[in-house]
Amino acid sequence: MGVSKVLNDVLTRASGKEAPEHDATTAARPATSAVPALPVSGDAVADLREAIRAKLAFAIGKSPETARERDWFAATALALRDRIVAACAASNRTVPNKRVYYLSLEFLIGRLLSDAMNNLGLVETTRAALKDLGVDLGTVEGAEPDAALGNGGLGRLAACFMESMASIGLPAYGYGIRYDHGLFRQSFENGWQREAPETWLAEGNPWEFARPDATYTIGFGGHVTMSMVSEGVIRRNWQPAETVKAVAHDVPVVGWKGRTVNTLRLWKAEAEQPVDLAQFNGGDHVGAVANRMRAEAISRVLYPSDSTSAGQELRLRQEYFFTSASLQDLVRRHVAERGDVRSLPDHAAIQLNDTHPAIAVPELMRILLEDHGLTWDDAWHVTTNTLNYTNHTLLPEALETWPVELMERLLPRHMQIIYLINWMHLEEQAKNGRSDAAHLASVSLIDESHGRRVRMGHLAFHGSRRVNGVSALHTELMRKTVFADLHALDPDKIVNKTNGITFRRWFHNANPGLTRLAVEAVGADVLDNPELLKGLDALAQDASFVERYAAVRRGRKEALAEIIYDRAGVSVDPSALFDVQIKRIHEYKRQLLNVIETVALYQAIKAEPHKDWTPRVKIFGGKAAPSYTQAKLIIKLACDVARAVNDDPEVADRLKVVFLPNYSVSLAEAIIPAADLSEQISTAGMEASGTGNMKFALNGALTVGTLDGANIEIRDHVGAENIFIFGLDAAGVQARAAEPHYARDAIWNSPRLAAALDMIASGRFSPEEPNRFRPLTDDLRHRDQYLLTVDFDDYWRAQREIDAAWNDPAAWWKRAIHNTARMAWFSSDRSMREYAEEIWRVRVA
Ligand code: 26V
Repeated sequence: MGVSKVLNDVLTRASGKEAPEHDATTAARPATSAVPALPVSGDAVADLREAIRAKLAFAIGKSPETARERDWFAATALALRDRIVAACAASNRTVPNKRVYYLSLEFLIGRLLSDAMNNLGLVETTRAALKDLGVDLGTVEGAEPDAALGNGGLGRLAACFMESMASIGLPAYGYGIRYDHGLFRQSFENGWQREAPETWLAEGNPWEFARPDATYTIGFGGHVTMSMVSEGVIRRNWQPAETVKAVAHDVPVVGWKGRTVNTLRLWKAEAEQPVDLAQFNGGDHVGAVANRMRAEAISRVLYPSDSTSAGQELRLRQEYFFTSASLQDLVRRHVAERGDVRSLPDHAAIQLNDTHPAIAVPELMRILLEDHGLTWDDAWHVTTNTLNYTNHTLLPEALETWPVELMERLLPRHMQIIYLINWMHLEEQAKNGRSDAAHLASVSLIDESHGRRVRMGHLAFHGSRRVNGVSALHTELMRKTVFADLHALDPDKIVNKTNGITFRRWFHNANPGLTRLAVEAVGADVLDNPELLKGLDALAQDASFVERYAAVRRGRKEALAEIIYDRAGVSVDPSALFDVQIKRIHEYKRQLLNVIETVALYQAIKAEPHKDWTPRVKIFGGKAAPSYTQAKLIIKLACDVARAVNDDPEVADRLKVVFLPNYSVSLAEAIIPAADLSEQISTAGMEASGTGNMKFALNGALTVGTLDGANIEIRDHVGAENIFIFGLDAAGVQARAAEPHYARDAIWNSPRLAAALDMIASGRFSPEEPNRFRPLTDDLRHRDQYLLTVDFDDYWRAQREIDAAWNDPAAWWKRAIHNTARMAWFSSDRSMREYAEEIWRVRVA
């Protein structure tokens, strides 16, 4: 791939004018104008045009006259896929010395077309080719369904990491599950969340290659046999009662400038026998496929919870299914290339994305012991020098544990191996004089405190060479809390790797207007090296630059205003302050704090309707886990408050509230560049990192946030004067939570908070059901686990400071530009280089 061609392409695209093009139902794509500043090669356009035409005819079976938008998308994707394959053939000519394997139950990749075009340098070529065919690129982009194979931060991080690994030239495979149905589609019925299945595969997936030749057998249940392999050497062998096939489906991941093409390998579950013919012939047509349904259920749907483990058997089956298939695949590749499985740690680094693949510890041991005949010590050496584990949460309800009884039934051999690992681990403690019961109970892989359960975090920790947290604060809390005793045994094991985001998606693609400004200001090298954004600092008070920066934002706010009108039926003024909180709905993320502040502001406006209030639009988006009652009630409250406020003529345009349905990656790409204010208000110590916070700051939104997760590092980079920090820090939270009656006292001391809570509790927003929100207000008055009442007054203060800041545009834009200029460190390229060097020990070119 010619370097200058890619650059040319990005420069050209970035030179386009923002146009508010949006398909009301599917698209959330910013379009750039079709006026290229730099010429596009006529031959390349003609070649691609003919390739798209041929795909439409011969692969889709449509003519240009009958083709729907979705058909054009498929034809375009297939034509580009051919070019990716060509780049892939070039990048895979030699066997790399070491590969990274990223095991994740979630990959929240969203749409792939703009990523592929951008990284191949083919955006303008594609636009021109489609234009020749009478088709608009923005429309085609809008026809691609989001691949929502993840819940939130953890899944999106995996997608950013995959893109960054390909972009920095790190040979890597991602391994996950090819869910038929990704995260559910959210709609609102009178403000109540409703879930519907999402059907991203309904019309196939043009990006993937099915690889029936890469199929593995996955066992479940059964028993363990013993045989004497030689005098005194006993081999155990697992005899599963049930087997399922894992069939690989590969999605190519093309890096920046087509440099490297990596593979995201997603496993689909299939039955060994598609139908029981005898049963079918006997007339039991449904029973004949029951086994198949049971097998295929494994890759049917993504679990929609990202916090509380429901502890269901199917979830454990998913975890083992994809972990086993991935390990079998990578061990087979290693042995084919290198001959000896003992050298695995030299040529493979495996990253476990949270504990979901933690069963890799006993599974790799089992493969090495049973299939390759290694001794226990050799197998343990290989395992603990190949595996690494990333922790993404310390919330107790999200830490996975599985009942021993379930593990024994589903994975009897693994349970034996876990017992043996644990026995040796605890023996080691005794040898070191640490046999006191409290210590042993704390470091044991088995929790015996409420039934016997396997602690997957402890298992992953003990079986890994390195364990990392995802922000400085979170890593520190790992050392001090959940993993304190394990940490003391091996103080070098825990390292920090602060999260990052891929700038290709979240800056270049999502915000071409701002990217163009940056390129013009500091040069095109900024596309390769985001550190050059620093050069924008000097322009923060340059009137003409500020004007253009503000104009880009204005364009995106106008486009978002249209989306808001289309999807929520609310008309908003693009010159108001756009205040955005988009993320999964969870009590610790405190959307409720934001809603209560909204109610308090509403009361304040009502009390002084003639005061000069700063016009604000509060924008919410996010899904609640279907079984998370409290989170769903928070959505309902936000919707009910929105209705009351938006309908109140006295408030007029000074306050609007919108809850956008069906938040997704592509919606985020439309919202983030349009945000003025980014809400990152979790209870300090509870948000491991956050990554949305980084996307907003990079795009120039100012943050209102607590000293939590990566917010702290963002403050350190952008400067304390360019971020609005409020509330207790993690130590303060810990101290206050230990005080009795902290919520009652906080409410007593804050008339404003008390009045807002009273209004909600009185049924003012739910006259048809006055007690509707009592579960929320009662909880705050009596428990308030997330210290919302305690932080309320300082949050209010920060918001009023923000009102004032908004009224000084020059100062506001200066701060915004400093944010964009100073966020380079949060590139996931930086995260991946750190992992490569300190965890994976693999050289990056
Ligand atoms: C946990 C569980 C528990 C069992 C049921 C299904 C399920 C699914 C996902 C999870 C993991 C939740 C952890 C998580 O998503 N953490 C987020 O990770 C982001 C990336 O590191 C980070 O930015 C967020 O702060 C953190 O909440």
